[in-house]
Amino acid sequence: MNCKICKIKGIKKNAIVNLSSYNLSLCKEHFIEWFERRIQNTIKDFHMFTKEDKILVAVSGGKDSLGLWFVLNKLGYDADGIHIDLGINDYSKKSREYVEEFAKKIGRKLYIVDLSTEIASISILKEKIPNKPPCSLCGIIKRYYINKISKKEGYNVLATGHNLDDEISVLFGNTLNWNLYYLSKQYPILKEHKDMFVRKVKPYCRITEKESAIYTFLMGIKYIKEECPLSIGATSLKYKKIFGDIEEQFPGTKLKFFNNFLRRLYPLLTNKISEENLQRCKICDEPSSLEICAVCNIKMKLAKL
Ligand code: Q46
Ligand code: ZN
Ligand code: ZN
Repeated sequence: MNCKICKIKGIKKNAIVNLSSYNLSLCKEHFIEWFERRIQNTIKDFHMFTKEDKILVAVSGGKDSLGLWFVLNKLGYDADGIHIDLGINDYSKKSREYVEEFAKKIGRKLYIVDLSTEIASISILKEKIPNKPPCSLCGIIKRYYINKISKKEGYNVLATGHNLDDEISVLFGNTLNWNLYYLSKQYPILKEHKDMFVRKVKPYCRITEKESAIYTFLMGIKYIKEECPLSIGATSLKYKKIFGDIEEQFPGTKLKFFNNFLRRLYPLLTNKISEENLQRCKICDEPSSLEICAVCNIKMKLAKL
């Protein structure tokens, strides 16, 4: 298989990747060029941010978030990082090490939130609050601290490394349940809300997991390869597998499913569901739909145990 772009230029060069959804085989140099252009176009198409914005990237230590942090800086954006140390045994220790090492390498500022000192590690929360799924607690807590630190440290944009496969599996789950509220929030950019929420963006939303892994590998970035141990058996992973099978038979389906949702269904949903109930938590002053926010509630529950 030869690189298609090289071929146009009259050069014969072996391709290192075949992007079946685009019917495109590319050599290393042209894959990197294609990938970075794709990210740049996504940022522009959705008006995510400009070079004047202060961006904070939520970095877990995995391929997507580290790759995203790298590429944003390479493209000239002003992007620092934030890492939440979840306190899930070795997995969290290793993840933190990868993130800290990477921050040093690219010379950007890194904020670390250690849950074991802020509230309690996810391992402890899993034991102490057994009636709530640990991933739901983890999601609530991560979102809370990332938004809080972004505002406190003067960032106006929060970027996450959610890729096309992540988006598709969530979209698929929300569609199966016809969960209009969640569907109405599933857009690559969520605008800032007063002084409560910073803008949230997903520049990798049109990049597959495979494309992201290749780019991170080619850039020589070291990342944690293990999945979070608590993700085993997660529905989202099963949906990813189903979509992987569909994609293999019908290349391009993932992208079509996502793009058509954005084009055809999403416009019908926006503005229908507003943030009417939003208020400030009486304890911590962070945004909440109830008098006391979910994180303060968890803290209160722990104090009673
Ligand atoms: S939610 Fe659940 Fe993830 Fe938190 S506990 Fe691990 S799998 S890290 S995105
Ligand atoms: Zn080429
Ligand atoms: Zn609170």
